[in-house]
Amino acid sequence: MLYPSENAFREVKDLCGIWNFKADNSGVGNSEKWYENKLENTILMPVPASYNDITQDISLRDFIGDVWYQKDFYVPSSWKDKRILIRFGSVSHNASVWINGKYAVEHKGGYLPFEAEIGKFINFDKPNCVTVRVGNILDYGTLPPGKIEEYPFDDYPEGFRRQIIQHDFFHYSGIHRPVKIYCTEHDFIDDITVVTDIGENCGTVKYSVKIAGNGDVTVSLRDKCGNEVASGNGENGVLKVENPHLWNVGDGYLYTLEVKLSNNGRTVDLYEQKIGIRTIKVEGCKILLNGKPVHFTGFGRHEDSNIHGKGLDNALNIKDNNLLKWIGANSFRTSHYPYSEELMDIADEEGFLVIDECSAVGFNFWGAGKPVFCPELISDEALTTHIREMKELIARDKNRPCVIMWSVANEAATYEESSRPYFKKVIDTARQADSTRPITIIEHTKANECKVGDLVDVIGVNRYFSWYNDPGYLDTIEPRLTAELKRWYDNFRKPVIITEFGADTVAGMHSDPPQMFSEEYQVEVIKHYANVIDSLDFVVGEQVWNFADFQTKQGITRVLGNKKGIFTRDRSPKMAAHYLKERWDSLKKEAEL
Ligand code: GCB
Repeated sequence: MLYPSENAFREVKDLCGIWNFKADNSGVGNSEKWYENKLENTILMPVPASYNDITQDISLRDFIGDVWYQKDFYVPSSWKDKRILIRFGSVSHNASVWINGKYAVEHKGGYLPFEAEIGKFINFDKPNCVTVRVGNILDYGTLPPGKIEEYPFDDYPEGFRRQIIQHDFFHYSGIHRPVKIYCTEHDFIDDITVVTDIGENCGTVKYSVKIAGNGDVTVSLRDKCGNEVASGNGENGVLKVENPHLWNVGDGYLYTLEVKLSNNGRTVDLYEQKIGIRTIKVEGCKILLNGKPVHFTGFGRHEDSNIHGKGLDNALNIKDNNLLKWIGANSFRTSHYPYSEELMDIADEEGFLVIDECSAVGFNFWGAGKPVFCPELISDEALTTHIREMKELIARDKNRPCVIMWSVANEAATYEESSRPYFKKVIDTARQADSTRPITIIEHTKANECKVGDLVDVIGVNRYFSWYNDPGYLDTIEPRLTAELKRWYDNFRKPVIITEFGADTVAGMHSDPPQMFSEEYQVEVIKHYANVIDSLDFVVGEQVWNFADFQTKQGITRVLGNKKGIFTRDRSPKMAAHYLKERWDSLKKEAEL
């Protein structure tokens, strides 16, 4: 799905700002058709943002159910004969949209974009009104999965219920990413797919353009200065670029593929698609970027911050980008869901290697006595959702050079036999949608019990030795980690990235000898992991958990959230940040020698 970008043939209007908002506490909004009229008794709500931390109201912070958003907007009269669309970057976790009281679209899945044509509902001589119902209930058919637990028991407050989630991040909800309206002609460029390759002093850009309606396609590939380096005609073709400037780690060189659609000699649509010329391959126990082995340094991250929750925050994203560069990271994983397109643009441009994860998280630890992958829990319904969201993710991010791998899940119960047919289908889908990128699954299962390791190209391993296992015993890390990693390699012969390791650390808490929760302890944990990583050549990456402290549900192991950040939630470095900077800067220097 193309991002709604602007040019001489496409106009975009941003509907971000302050909307009217109302929580449907009694669950009557649908039956009372709130979308037909102005919402009553509303409060002000920013878009994009999670609604949870915006007010002082505990019931809104922990709200389960539907909330309603509404906003008036004008459409320029010059759009009268055009195709007009509304596009949401993401709404967590499901949305129904009405324009001027008429149903326009609905979407399930909290982290992916959706759009709809709305021309037939639009007024050009008076304001229009968009109403969005946002639901946040997670069940066994959603990604992530969850369940609502009712408490019709003595001593509980009447109507008490809770959203059970198995994942370790706060259940932020709302309109999280930009809402835009845009227009095109009725003959338009519907989609573009680009695959690049490199040969001797030359790069190839294989493109395919999907058009709707009629017209002839021409393409022009331009370098950063706007010079044309190749051109072509037709909906499919291969462009050759002499001596290309390759997209690389820390050097996200982007070309622009300008695609033009013309009708009878008149240009009717144009789209400027950024692309990077690079290759990514797995060979033996190595991952090769542009033919050279690469070692991943960086983090699992979250979209999370004070007040905004999971709402897009460009200032925060640029700050994080600068911190990633400062600390010498070259990669991150979009744990545990697709991140905003705006954030991914930064990674493309800065040359970060991104493991792009779908929101399959929390497929574990429940259903005592029952396997997770069974008809009552993670069943065919979940599989259908998983397959759809995997396809939507690949459709959104397929042209991004920063995306070097797809992650199909985080810490699923892959020790169960029934997980194998499930993941086989998900992985086959991903391979069909994109045969150019490796696929990984992020594992917590023991190497000897994993039923899916042979299906993927790279294994991501999460391990918390001397934290959840043997808490306080730093000496256990090296022998236990080495043995476990070797088993992964012996069993599957695939490159391994340690995709999570770390320790909760309260900034400002110190202890020598190191004790859990102190800054010294976090440094020691990472140093022990680093010793093992440096000794095993099939371990091709280290991503610390987590980049920054983040909000979680409340629980006895969380003190105002998860504190495994190398930065605090307001992005101040902990002691370990300085250690990692030294380590990663020196790894970079070694690689350059
Ligand atoms: C994990 C999960 C991650 C948690 C982390 C922790 O294994 O993948 O979502 O936040 O552990 O800190 O417990």
